Amino acid sequence: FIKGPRAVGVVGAGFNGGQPRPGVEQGPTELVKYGLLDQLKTLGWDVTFDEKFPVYELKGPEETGSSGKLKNVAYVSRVTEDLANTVAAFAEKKLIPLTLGGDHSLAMGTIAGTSRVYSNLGVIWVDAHADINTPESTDSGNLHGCPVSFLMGLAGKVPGFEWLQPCLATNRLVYIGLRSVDDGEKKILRDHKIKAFSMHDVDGHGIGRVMEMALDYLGTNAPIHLSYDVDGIDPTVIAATGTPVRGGLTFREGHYICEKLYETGQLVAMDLMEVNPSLGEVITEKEQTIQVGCSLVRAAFGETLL
Ligand code: EXY
Ligand code: MN
Ligand code: MN
Ligand code: MN
Repeated sequence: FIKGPRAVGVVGAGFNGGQPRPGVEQGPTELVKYGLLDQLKTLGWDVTFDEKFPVYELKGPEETGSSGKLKNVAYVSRVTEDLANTVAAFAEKKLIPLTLGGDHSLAMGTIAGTSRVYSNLGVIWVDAHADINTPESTDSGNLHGCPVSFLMGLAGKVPGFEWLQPCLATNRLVYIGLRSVDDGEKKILRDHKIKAFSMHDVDGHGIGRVMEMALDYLGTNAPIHLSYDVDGIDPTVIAATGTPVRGGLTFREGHYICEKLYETGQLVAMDLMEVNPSLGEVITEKEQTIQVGCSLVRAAFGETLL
């Protein structure tokens, strides 16, 4: 995979329709303004970037309709379908798609896209949350709490989402960092025996052993899509994000995940999601979140390996 051309296709996906807090659509703009693209170039990566840099706008009120409890169904569906095509096109050309979000509902698009290109794809999902609510189990109706169930086909047929067919088997995903999981989600995780390393497991085993177990589980030759919700990291490090939860990954644990995937050469795609620059209480928190976001991407692309 990564051992071939060192080429990355950066997708700016400024989008907030999967949750209620504005500002997350500015994540990609801030990450790029901070210099992420030049940082990747400095590391020797060939960077392809679509200059038009989409902030996905709402087309009209018809896109904000609900289906049952789910909100903004048409909006999220249109944007994620478009994103799936963009990501698949990069992956097809053997570029590593790096999608900068935007809220985590976008992973419906990114993972659907890479799964078209790589058979036997494995996903490592870093998050405080499991994002596996179904249309029935969700309390909030926010689609950023649901992408995993949609990808796995556990959501059933959702009107408006006809384009998204099940593309991720329940045994091809591993969670790391969970600490805020709804009761309905816990039942889904148990019923389908989905592999999950909570913060309790990270504390117990250490991040090194957790990554070893995660990679053993997915297969040490499998192509891996890293879907990184920055709220997986502790709010003392990552403050500017919509749903912070105390007791998260440390700065080093958060980086170790990225470094390990670079080192194994298994990384074929990365999402960096839920960076919300408007939510830093003080300017330094906003800056710190942008900085750590860039730092995580650099770690996944080889910076810290000696
Ligand atoms: N489980 C809650 C819900 O479904 O609304 C919270 C989800 C937060 C999701 C953030 C993006 O990871
Ligand atoms: Mn998430
Ligand atoms: Mn989250
Ligand atoms: Mn680092």
